[in-house]
Amino acid sequence: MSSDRGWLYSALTFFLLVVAAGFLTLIIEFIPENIAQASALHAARQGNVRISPSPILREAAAAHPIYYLMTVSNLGEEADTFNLSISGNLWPTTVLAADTVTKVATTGELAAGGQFALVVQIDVPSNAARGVRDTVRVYAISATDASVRDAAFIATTSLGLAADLPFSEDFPANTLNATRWLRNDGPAIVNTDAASEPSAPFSVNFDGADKGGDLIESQPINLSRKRDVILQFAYERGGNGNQPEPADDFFVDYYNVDGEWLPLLALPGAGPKMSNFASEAVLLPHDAYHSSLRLRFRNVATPGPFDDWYLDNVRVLEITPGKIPFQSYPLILLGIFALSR
Ligand SMILES: [Ca+2]
Ligand SMILES: [Ca+2]
Ligand SMILES: [Ca+2]
Repeated sequence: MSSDRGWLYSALTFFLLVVAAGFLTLIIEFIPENIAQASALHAARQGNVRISPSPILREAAAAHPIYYLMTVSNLGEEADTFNLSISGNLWPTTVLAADTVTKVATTGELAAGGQFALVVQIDVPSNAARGVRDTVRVYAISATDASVRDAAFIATTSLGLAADLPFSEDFPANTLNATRWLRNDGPAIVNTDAASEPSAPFSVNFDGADKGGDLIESQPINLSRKRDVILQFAYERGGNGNQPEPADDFFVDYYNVDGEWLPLLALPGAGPKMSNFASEAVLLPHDAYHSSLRLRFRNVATPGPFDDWYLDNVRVLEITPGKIPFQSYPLILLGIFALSR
């Protein structure tokens, strides 16, 4: 009775299986190639624009804007226009032209090989506590083909509030002020071991314990819209401690507007052991004038309680150009002015 129909079902099932297998073969044979070709083409097209640098990781003072200088490059063989956009940020973020004033949403037409400079302004909120981080992606997307795109990644970490000028630190207690000094590796120790501190009884003692050198880093100091600012400090090599030898040097670095730590000055360990503090003053270089200037004092020493340096009376001050601001250091400052003007 049902054997005819059973045969029909079997034949139909077999036929469908053959058709399905055929399709499967087609898919296996052709689709991967097409996908590979398409994705290669896609990747090639995607690569036609670059926004750089990326990634950027920077630390910045709260309650101030920070500016990231970036470039969009048309790497394609045709002229193209790229739309500029951002995503993922919590802090106010604005894309500006290179003048840092005009808002921009497009590069305008860029010739093949052409470049467009832009500035990403991020306003670090005043309540962004030290260590809080915000990230943003900045996109350049072709106006004619949205698959032609690139993104740059920016991460900004708050340093907390900046100090305003004048910055004045006498190290009045036996611990470092945690608001003013964000980092202490080694560690450096505030003690009374120096001879004749200019602001007695304490100064900061750098030596080889425990790590073969100590390092302290200041909070950000706001130098935006400033000029003619000097760093002044008092130091003593050896003092009542252990005398440094050649190469047991003392260094001062600064954090510049591009987020780099650069050397400001070095004092040689090779000099004589001192029983009084000497003063040093240096005019800050042009790339130090931003809202997040930081200073770093450090030494290199034989590991252990050796090669002592003492630091006291750190000042960051605005001066009047052309005048000799401190009677005690006219020769040093005259030398600095002669070199830098
Ligand atoms: Ca002191
Ligand atoms: Ca130490
Ligand atoms: Ca030594």
